Amino acid sequence: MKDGRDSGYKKGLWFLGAWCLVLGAWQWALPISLELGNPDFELPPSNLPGNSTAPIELLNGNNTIPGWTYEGTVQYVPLAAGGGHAIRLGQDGKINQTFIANGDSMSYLLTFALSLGGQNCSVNASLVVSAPDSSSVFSWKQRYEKGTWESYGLYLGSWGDGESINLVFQSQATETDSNSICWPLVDSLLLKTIGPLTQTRGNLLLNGGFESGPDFLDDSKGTLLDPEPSVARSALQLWSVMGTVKYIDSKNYFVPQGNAAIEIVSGVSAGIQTAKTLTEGSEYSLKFMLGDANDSCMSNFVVGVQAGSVAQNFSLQSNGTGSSRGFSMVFKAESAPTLISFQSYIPSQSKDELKLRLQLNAKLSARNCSVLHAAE
Ligand SMILES: [Ca+2]
Repeated sequence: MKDGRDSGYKKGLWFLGAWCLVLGAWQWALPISLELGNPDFELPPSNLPGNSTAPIELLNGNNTIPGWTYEGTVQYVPLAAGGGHAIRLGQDGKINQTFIANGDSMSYLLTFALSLGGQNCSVNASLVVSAPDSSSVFSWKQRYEKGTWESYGLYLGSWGDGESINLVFQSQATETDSNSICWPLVDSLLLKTIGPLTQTRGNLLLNGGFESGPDFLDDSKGTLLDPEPSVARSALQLWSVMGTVKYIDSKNYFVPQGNAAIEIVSGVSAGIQTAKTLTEGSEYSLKFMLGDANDSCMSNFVVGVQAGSVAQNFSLQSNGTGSSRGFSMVFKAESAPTLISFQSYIPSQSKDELKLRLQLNAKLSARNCSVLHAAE
Protein backbone atom coordinates (compact mmCIF):
# COMPACT_ATOMS: atom_id res chain seq x y z
CA MET A 1 0.00 0.00 0.00
CA LYS A 2 2.75 2.35 0.96
CA ASP A 3 4.44 1.79 -2.39
CA GLY A 4 1.20 2.55 -4.19
CA ARG A 5 0.71 5.82 -2.33
CA ASP A 6 4.33 6.80 -2.86
CA SER A 7 4.03 6.01 -6.49
CA GLY A 8 0.90 8.18 -6.84
CA TYR A 9 2.58 10.99 -4.96
CA LYS A 10 5.65 10.75 -7.16
CA LYS A 11 3.54 10.75 -10.29
CA GLY A 12 1.88 13.94 -9.10
CA LEU A 13 5.26 15.55 -8.63
CA TRP A 14 6.49 14.34 -11.98
CA PHE A 15 3.42 15.77 -13.61
CA LEU A 16 3.89 19.13 -11.88
CA GLY A 17 7.56 19.13 -12.78
CA ALA A 18 6.78 18.32 -16.36
CA TRP A 19 4.20 21.08 -16.48
CA CYS A 20 6.73 23.64 -15.22
CA LEU A 21 9.36 22.53 -17.69
CA VAL A 22 6.97 22.56 -20.62
CA LEU A 23 5.57 25.93 -19.63
CA GLY A 24 9.12 27.26 -19.42
CA ALA A 25 9.90 25.87 -22.84
CA TRP A 26 6.80 27.42 -24.38
CA GLN A 27 7.38 30.76 -22.76
CA TRP A 28 10.95 31.17 -23.82
CA ALA A 29 11.52 29.04 -26.84
CA LEU A 30 8.40 28.94 -28.93
CA PRO A 31 8.99 26.14 -31.42
CA ILE A 32 7.56 26.86 -34.85
CA SER A 33 7.00 24.35 -37.59
CA LEU A 34 7.94 25.69 -41.00
CA GLU A 35 6.33 24.53 -44.19
CA LEU A 36 8.68 23.32 -46.85
CA GLY A 37 7.17 22.85 -50.30
CA ASN A 38 6.20 19.23 -51.00
CA PRO A 39 8.11 17.93 -47.93
CA ASP A 40 6.80 14.37 -48.30
CA PHE A 41 7.13 14.16 -52.10
CA GLU A 42 3.45 13.31 -52.49
CA LEU A 43 2.99 15.96 -55.18
CA PRO A 44 4.24 13.96 -58.18
CA PRO A 45 6.64 14.99 -60.95
CA SER A 46 4.94 16.93 -63.73
CA ASN A 47 4.83 13.98 -66.14
CA LEU A 48 3.62 11.41 -63.68
CA PRO A 49 0.08 10.91 -62.35
CA GLY A 50 -0.08 10.90 -58.55
CA ASN A 51 -1.47 7.36 -58.39
CA SER A 52 1.28 5.87 -60.52
CA THR A 53 2.41 2.44 -59.43
CA ALA A 54 5.32 2.31 -61.85
CA PRO A 55 8.35 0.92 -60.03
CA ILE A 56 10.63 3.89 -60.60
CA GLU A 57 10.39 7.00 -62.71
CA LEU A 58 13.61 8.70 -63.59
CA LEU A 59 13.50 12.45 -63.30
CA ASN A 60 15.16 13.11 -66.61
CA GLY A 61 15.27 16.84 -67.11
CA ASN A 62 11.99 16.97 -69.02
CA ASN A 63 9.89 17.20 -65.89
CA THR A 64 9.85 19.00 -62.57
CA ILE A 65 8.85 17.99 -59.08
CA PRO A 66 6.88 20.61 -57.13
CA GLY A 67 8.95 22.44 -54.52
CA TRP A 68 12.28 20.98 -55.59
CA THR A 69 15.01 21.37 -58.16
CA TYR A 70 17.35 18.51 -58.92
CA GLU A 71 20.54 17.43 -60.66
CA GLY A 72 22.11 14.08 -61.53
CA THR A 73 20.24 10.80 -61.19
CA VAL A 74 17.09 11.32 -59.13
CA GLN A 75 14.28 8.79 -59.00
CA TYR A 76 10.68 9.14 -57.86
CA VAL A 77 9.90 5.90 -56.06
CA PRO A 78 6.47 4.51 -55.17
CA LEU A 79 6.69 2.73 -51.82
CA ALA A 80 4.69 -0.31 -50.68
CA ALA A 81 0.90 -0.14 -51.03
CA GLY A 82 -0.38 2.99 -49.31
CA GLY A 83 3.13 4.04 -48.39
CA GLY A 84 3.25 7.04 -50.71
CA HIS A 85 6.36 8.06 -52.58
CA ALA A 86 9.96 8.91 -51.80
CA ILE A 87 13.03 10.20 -53.62
CA ARG A 88 16.04 8.06 -54.41
CA LEU A 89 19.26 9.93 -54.98
CA GLY A 90 21.35 7.99 -57.46
CA GLN A 91 24.70 8.74 -59.09
CA ASP A 92 25.53 12.42 -58.41
CA GLY A 93 21.87 12.80 -57.39
CA LYS A 94 20.96 16.05 -55.68
CA ILE A 95 17.72 17.81 -54.78
CA ASN A 96 17.43 21.21 -53.23
CA GLN A 97 14.89 23.74 -52.02
CA THR A 98 15.23 27.32 -50.89
CA PHE A 99 13.32 28.77 -47.95
CA ILE A 100 13.46 32.14 -46.24
CA ALA A 101 14.70 32.31 -42.63
CA ASN A 102 12.10 33.73 -40.31
CA GLY A 103 13.24 35.62 -37.20
CA ASP A 104 16.72 36.18 -35.78
CA SER A 105 18.59 33.85 -33.41
CA MET A 106 16.44 30.86 -34.23
CA SER A 107 17.85 27.35 -34.46
CA TYR A 108 16.63 25.40 -37.48
CA LEU A 109 16.13 21.70 -36.79
CA LEU A 110 15.32 19.18 -39.48
CA THR A 111 13.81 15.72 -39.15
CA PHE A 112 13.57 13.40 -42.14
CA ALA A 113 13.11 9.74 -43.00
CA LEU A 114 16.03 7.92 -44.57
CA SER A 115 16.51 4.42 -45.91
CA LEU A 116 20.10 3.39 -46.54
CA GLY A 117 21.47 0.21 -48.01
CA GLY A 118 19.68 -2.73 -49.59
CA GLN A 119 19.87 -6.50 -49.60
CA ASN A 120 21.56 -6.94 -52.97
CA CYS A 121 24.39 -4.47 -53.04
CA SER A 122 27.92 -4.53 -51.74
CA VAL A 123 28.33 -0.78 -51.34
CA ASN A 124 26.01 1.67 -49.62
CA ALA A 125 26.11 5.28 -50.68
CA SER A 126 25.73 7.92 -47.97
CA LEU A 127 23.49 10.95 -47.83
CA VAL A 128 24.80 14.48 -47.34
CA VAL A 129 22.39 17.11 -46.00
CA SER A 130 23.65 20.65 -46.20
CA ALA A 131 22.59 24.24 -45.62
CA PRO A 132 24.70 27.42 -45.41
CA ASP A 133 27.52 26.73 -42.89
CA SER A 134 26.48 23.15 -42.20
CA SER A 135 26.93 19.77 -43.78
CA SER A 136 26.09 16.38 -42.26
CA VAL A 137 26.80 12.92 -43.66
CA PHE A 138 24.48 10.00 -42.92
CA SER A 139 25.86 6.53 -43.49
CA TRP A 140 24.49 3.07 -43.05
CA LYS A 141 25.38 1.61 -39.67
CA GLN A 142 25.98 -2.04 -39.01
CA ARG A 143 23.48 -2.26 -36.20
CA TYR A 144 20.54 -1.16 -38.34
CA GLU A 145 18.80 -3.40 -40.80
CA LYS A 146 19.62 -2.60 -44.39
CA GLY A 147 16.88 -0.95 -46.39
CA THR A 148 14.62 -0.09 -43.45
CA TRP A 149 13.51 3.44 -42.72
CA GLU A 150 14.95 5.42 -39.82
CA SER A 151 14.22 9.02 -38.98
CA TYR A 152 17.11 11.37 -38.26
CA GLY A 153 17.25 14.78 -36.62
CA LEU A 154 19.89 17.41 -37.23
CA TYR A 155 20.71 21.03 -36.54
CA LEU A 156 20.78 22.91 -39.84
CA GLY A 157 21.94 26.32 -38.66
CA SER A 158 20.87 29.71 -37.37
CA TRP A 159 20.41 32.63 -39.73
CA GLY A 160 19.23 36.22 -39.84
CA ASP A 161 15.63 37.13 -40.59
CA GLY A 162 14.92 37.15 -44.32
CA GLU A 163 18.05 35.22 -45.35
CA SER A 164 17.60 32.85 -48.24
CA ILE A 165 18.52 29.30 -47.18
CA ASN A 166 19.36 26.59 -49.66
CA LEU A 167 18.65 23.12 -48.26
CA VAL A 168 20.42 20.39 -50.21
CA PHE A 169 20.22 16.59 -50.14
CA GLN A 170 22.77 14.70 -52.20
CA SER A 171 24.16 11.21 -52.51
CA GLN A 172 27.79 10.45 -51.82
CA ALA A 173 29.52 7.31 -53.05
CA THR A 174 33.18 6.42 -52.99
CA GLU A 175 32.83 3.64 -55.58
CA THR A 176 32.56 4.39 -59.28
CA ASP A 177 30.72 1.21 -60.35
CA SER A 178 27.18 2.46 -59.78
CA ASN A 179 25.62 -0.99 -60.41
CA SER A 180 26.90 -2.39 -57.13
CA ILE A 181 25.76 0.60 -55.07
CA CYS A 182 22.56 1.01 -53.06
CA TRP A 183 21.46 4.62 -53.12
CA PRO A 184 19.71 6.54 -50.31
CA LEU A 185 15.95 7.03 -50.18
CA VAL A 186 14.64 10.23 -48.58
CA ASP A 187 11.11 11.12 -47.44
CA SER A 188 8.96 13.05 -44.91
CA LEU A 189 10.85 16.25 -44.08
CA LEU A 190 9.88 18.28 -41.00
CA LEU A 191 11.50 21.65 -40.37
CA LYS A 192 11.19 23.38 -37.01
CA THR A 193 12.67 26.48 -35.39
CA ILE A 194 13.49 27.00 -31.71
CA GLY A 195 14.47 30.30 -30.09
CA PRO A 196 17.24 30.70 -27.50
CA LEU A 197 16.58 28.68 -24.36
CA THR A 198 16.32 30.44 -21.02
CA GLN A 199 16.69 28.83 -17.64
CA THR A 200 13.49 27.49 -16.16
CA ARG A 201 12.65 27.91 -12.50
CA GLY A 202 14.17 25.32 -10.23
CA ASN A 203 16.53 23.83 -12.78
CA LEU A 204 20.00 25.18 -13.48
CA LEU A 205 20.33 22.89 -16.49
CA LEU A 206 19.04 24.22 -19.77
CA ASN A 207 16.98 21.64 -21.63
CA GLY A 208 17.39 19.22 -18.72
CA GLY A 209 14.04 17.65 -19.58
CA PHE A 210 15.14 17.22 -23.21
CA GLU A 211 12.00 18.98 -24.39
CA SER A 212 13.85 21.09 -26.98
CA GLY A 213 14.95 19.01 -29.91
CA PRO A 214 13.97 18.00 -33.43
CA ASP A 215 10.42 17.05 -34.39
CA PHE A 216 9.03 13.54 -34.52
CA LEU A 217 7.48 11.94 -37.55
CA ASP A 218 4.00 10.45 -37.09
CA ASP A 219 4.12 6.92 -35.63
CA SER A 220 7.73 7.75 -34.89
CA LYS A 221 10.15 4.98 -34.02
CA GLY A 222 12.20 7.76 -32.47
CA THR A 223 14.47 10.32 -34.10
CA LEU A 224 18.10 9.25 -34.30
CA LEU A 225 20.75 11.78 -33.36
CA ASP A 226 24.21 11.12 -34.78
CA PRO A 227 27.41 12.18 -32.96
CA GLU A 228 27.76 15.95 -32.57
CA PRO A 229 30.61 17.21 -30.36
CA SER A 230 29.39 20.82 -30.27
CA VAL A 231 26.52 21.80 -27.96
CA ALA A 232 25.89 24.81 -30.21
CA ARG A 233 25.36 22.64 -33.29
CA SER A 234 23.39 19.84 -31.69
CA ALA A 235 19.79 19.06 -32.58
CA LEU A 236 19.27 18.16 -28.92
CA GLN A 237 19.61 21.77 -27.84
CA LEU A 238 22.66 22.45 -25.66
CA TRP A 239 23.65 18.80 -25.28
CA SER A 240 26.46 17.27 -27.31
CA VAL A 241 25.90 13.73 -28.55
CA MET A 242 28.42 10.90 -28.35
CA GLY A 243 27.69 7.89 -30.52
CA THR A 244 24.12 7.70 -31.81
CA VAL A 245 21.22 8.18 -29.39
CA LYS A 246 17.50 8.10 -30.00
CA TYR A 247 15.18 11.00 -29.23
CA ILE A 248 11.74 9.67 -28.36
CA ASP A 249 8.33 11.23 -27.74
CA SER A 250 5.62 10.45 -25.23
CA LYS A 251 3.07 9.84 -28.00
CA ASN A 252 4.81 6.70 -29.16
CA TYR A 253 6.94 5.67 -26.18
CA PHE A 254 6.95 5.49 -22.47
CA VAL A 255 8.74 8.64 -21.33
CA PRO A 256 9.55 9.15 -17.62
CA GLN A 257 8.57 12.83 -17.64
CA GLY A 258 7.35 15.51 -20.05
CA ASN A 259 7.01 15.08 -23.80
CA ALA A 260 10.39 13.71 -24.78
CA ALA A 261 13.37 11.77 -23.51
CA ILE A 262 16.67 10.38 -24.68
CA GLU A 263 17.03 6.68 -25.20
CA ILE A 264 20.46 5.14 -24.87
CA VAL A 265 20.92 1.56 -25.95
CA SER A 266 22.87 -0.47 -23.47
CA GLY A 267 26.04 -2.08 -24.78
CA VAL A 268 26.59 0.52 -27.51
CA SER A 269 28.97 3.35 -26.75
CA ALA A 270 26.72 6.42 -26.69
CA GLY A 271 25.69 9.28 -24.48
CA ILE A 272 25.06 12.98 -24.07
CA GLN A 273 26.97 15.79 -22.39
CA THR A 274 26.44 19.40 -21.44
CA ALA A 275 28.50 22.02 -19.59
CA LYS A 276 27.42 24.48 -16.92
CA THR A 277 29.35 27.24 -15.17
CA LEU A 278 28.65 26.92 -11.42
CA THR A 279 29.90 28.58 -8.24
CA GLU A 280 33.28 27.14 -7.34
CA GLY A 281 33.25 25.21 -4.07
CA SER A 282 29.44 25.05 -3.82
CA GLU A 283 27.59 21.76 -3.64
CA TYR A 284 24.99 20.88 -6.23
CA SER A 285 22.64 18.01 -6.68
CA LEU A 286 21.97 16.41 -10.03
CA LYS A 287 18.64 14.64 -10.15
CA PHE A 288 17.55 12.50 -13.03
CA MET A 289 15.09 9.84 -13.91
CA LEU A 290 15.76 6.53 -15.54
CA GLY A 291 12.99 4.50 -17.09
CA ASP A 292 12.85 1.31 -19.03
CA ALA A 293 11.47 1.25 -22.54
CA ASN A 294 8.35 -0.80 -21.82
CA ASP A 295 9.64 -3.47 -24.17
CA SER A 296 9.34 -6.51 -21.88
CA CYS A 297 13.09 -6.72 -21.35
CA MET A 298 13.76 -7.75 -17.78
CA SER A 299 17.24 -7.02 -16.55
CA ASN A 300 19.41 -4.67 -14.66
CA PHE A 301 20.67 -1.76 -16.69
CA VAL A 302 23.43 0.63 -15.90
CA VAL A 303 24.26 4.19 -16.91
CA GLY A 304 27.48 6.03 -16.15
CA VAL A 305 26.90 9.57 -14.85
CA GLN A 306 29.60 12.18 -14.50
CA ALA A 307 29.34 15.67 -12.98
CA GLY A 308 32.66 17.46 -12.76
CA SER A 309 35.13 15.14 -11.09
CA VAL A 310 32.45 12.84 -9.63
CA ALA A 311 31.61 9.76 -11.69
CA GLN A 312 29.17 7.10 -10.63
CA ASN A 313 27.30 4.19 -12.18
CA PHE A 314 23.58 3.94 -11.54
CA SER A 315 21.50 0.88 -12.22
CA LEU A 316 17.79 0.36 -12.69
CA GLN A 317 16.20 -3.03 -12.22
CA SER A 318 13.82 -3.14 -15.13
CA ASN A 319 10.74 -5.32 -15.34
CA GLY A 320 10.14 -4.11 -18.90
CA THR A 321 6.77 -2.53 -18.15
CA GLY A 322 7.62 1.14 -18.49
CA SER A 323 8.67 1.81 -14.93
CA SER A 324 10.90 4.72 -13.96
CA ARG A 325 12.79 5.86 -10.93
CA GLY A 326 14.44 9.07 -9.74
CA PHE A 327 18.11 9.17 -8.79
CA SER A 328 20.38 11.89 -7.51
CA MET A 329 24.05 12.60 -7.15
CA VAL A 330 25.83 15.32 -5.16
CA PHE A 331 28.99 17.02 -6.37
CA LYS A 332 31.09 20.07 -5.61
CA ALA A 333 31.67 22.57 -8.42
CA GLU A 334 35.18 23.44 -9.51
CA SER A 335 36.44 26.55 -11.25
CA ALA A 336 36.06 25.31 -14.82
CA PRO A 337 32.58 24.81 -16.32
CA THR A 338 31.19 21.55 -14.95
CA LEU A 339 30.74 18.83 -17.53
CA ILE A 340 27.66 16.70 -16.97
CA SER A 341 27.31 13.51 -18.94
CA PHE A 342 25.22 10.37 -19.17
CA GLN A 343 26.78 7.45 -20.96
CA SER A 344 25.89 3.89 -21.73
CA TYR A 345 27.70 1.38 -19.61
CA ILE A 346 29.33 -1.34 -21.65
CA PRO A 347 28.95 -4.70 -19.94
CA SER A 348 32.03 -6.87 -20.24
CA GLN A 349 30.22 -10.21 -20.34
CA SER A 350 26.46 -10.21 -20.35
CA LYS A 351 25.07 -10.27 -23.88
CA ASP A 352 21.52 -9.98 -22.50
CA GLU A 353 22.05 -6.34 -21.71
CA LEU A 354 22.62 -5.44 -25.33
CA LYS A 355 18.90 -5.14 -25.96
CA LEU A 356 18.05 -2.91 -23.06
CA ARG A 357 17.16 0.71 -23.42
CA LEU A 358 17.38 3.54 -21.04
CA GLN A 359 15.56 6.83 -20.84
CA LEU A 360 16.66 9.97 -19.11
CA ASN A 361 15.46 13.28 -17.79
CA ALA A 362 17.88 15.42 -15.85
CA LYS A 363 17.66 18.29 -13.41
CA LEU A 364 20.36 20.23 -11.63
CA SER A 365 19.88 22.36 -8.54
CA ALA A 366 21.93 24.02 -5.84
CA ARG A 367 21.75 22.02 -2.64
CA ASN A 368 19.47 23.31 0.14
CA CYS A 369 17.79 25.58 -2.37
CA SER A 370 14.01 25.61 -2.21
CA VAL A 371 12.97 24.27 -5.56
CA LEU A 372 10.57 21.72 -6.92
CA HIS A 373 12.43 18.47 -7.38
CA ALA A 374 10.39 16.68 -9.96
CA ALA A 375 12.44 13.56 -9.65
CA GLU A 376 12.44 13.27 -5.89
CA1 LIG B 1 6.34 10.40 -49.09
